[in-house]
Amino acid sequence: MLLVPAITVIALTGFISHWEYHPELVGNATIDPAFDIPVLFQFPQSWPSWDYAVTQGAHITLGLMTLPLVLAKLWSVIPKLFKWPTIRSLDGMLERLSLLLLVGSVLVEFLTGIFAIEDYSPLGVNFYPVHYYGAWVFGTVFVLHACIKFPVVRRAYRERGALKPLRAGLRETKPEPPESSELAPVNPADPTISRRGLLAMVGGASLTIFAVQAGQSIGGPFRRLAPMAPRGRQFGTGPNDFQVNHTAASAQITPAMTGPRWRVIVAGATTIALSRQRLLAMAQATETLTISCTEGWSTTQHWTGVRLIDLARLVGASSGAILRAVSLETVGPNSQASLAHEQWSDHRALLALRVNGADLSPDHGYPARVIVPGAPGLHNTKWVHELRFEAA
Ligand SMILES: Nc1nc2c(c(=O)[nH]1)N[C@H]1C(S)=C(S)[C@@H](COP(=O)(O)O)O[C@H]1N2
Ligand SMILES: [Mo]
Repeated sequence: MLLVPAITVIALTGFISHWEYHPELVGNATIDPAFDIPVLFQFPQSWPSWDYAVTQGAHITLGLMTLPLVLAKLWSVIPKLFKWPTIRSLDGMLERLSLLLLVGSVLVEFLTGIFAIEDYSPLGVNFYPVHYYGAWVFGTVFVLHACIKFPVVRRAYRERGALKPLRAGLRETKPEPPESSELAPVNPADPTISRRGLLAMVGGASLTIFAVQAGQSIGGPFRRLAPMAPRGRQFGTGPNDFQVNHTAASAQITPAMTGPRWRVIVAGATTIALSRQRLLAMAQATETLTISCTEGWSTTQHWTGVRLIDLARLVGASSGAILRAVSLETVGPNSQASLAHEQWSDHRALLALRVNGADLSPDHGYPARVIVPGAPGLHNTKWVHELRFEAA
């Protein structure tokens, strides 16, 4: 009863995240478009800048909370896991195969998800395609499994009701009669825990995960309530002290690259190179915008810089152009990102030079970074080197 809605929300928010990457734009696709479905939904640009923080926070938090439920579910069917396939019947074989895929893919989803949150990719496994195709495999087999088991589920609800089994304390707890299903033990020992006791244990584990995790998605002061959050809990008190996913050092950004000789190349109908002084001399705007990382954390800060739309006008960008932001960082998935026309022409979208009244720190993208409302965190390119307004 809990797993079906949880998995549904996790799947929907997962697909929303995939589409919020704007995979239809050049350079953004993380999945070969030939093996992908079309984008079915994207947030309207008029929604608040924390819309992606809500769906992605739900994806990560609910995903982690569901782990104890999945483990309990696997525990409850443990005899099945050790039953070896026999070649006696074809549908028996198919059922075994579907269970193998079901259990295998659910474990792959949780492992790759948890490793990704920790920014850890063992054996150089590329998280995105594994997690994405894993979701398709799991989703398909899960629906199949639910259909096959539907008669059993219906019979169980009819005979026992939804919540009635939870009323029994330990003394009234009876094992299932062996003839009721192939999972029931033939010679059970006395129960050591009631069904509601088991639910309390599993639910308690889920709620504990919520308590130590949700703060990182909500952000602000709540982050301090999330001791298990990756990237730490406290960042001191200065204007630049909020979480950093990848430091300047890890991206191999050196002070020489960002010193007085740094220029941002802005290209549209014309191409210009602007120094930080030139940018600071242009009209400055301050916006309160949320960075919401795909890994589940988010943070809202006050950013100051030049509106992207002003830069577009300066170089005569064509209407409907997409904006490709290229970083000084040359390797890796964060070295560039493409923004749709409605994203960069949003008047809140900035090439930020300052945050919370101070210059950007090297780790937050000095000399300049992109910051747009509602995009996944990784599209807010740091250490910007080029802004190219290109025909879509
Ligand atoms: N060039 C570059 N830009 C980048 C990244 C990066 O590694 N390199 N990380 C991205 C990711 S994954 C996120 S969530 C945000 C985080 O911004 P912050 O480190 O300032 O909090 O920056 C994005 N911009
Ligand atoms: Mo991120």
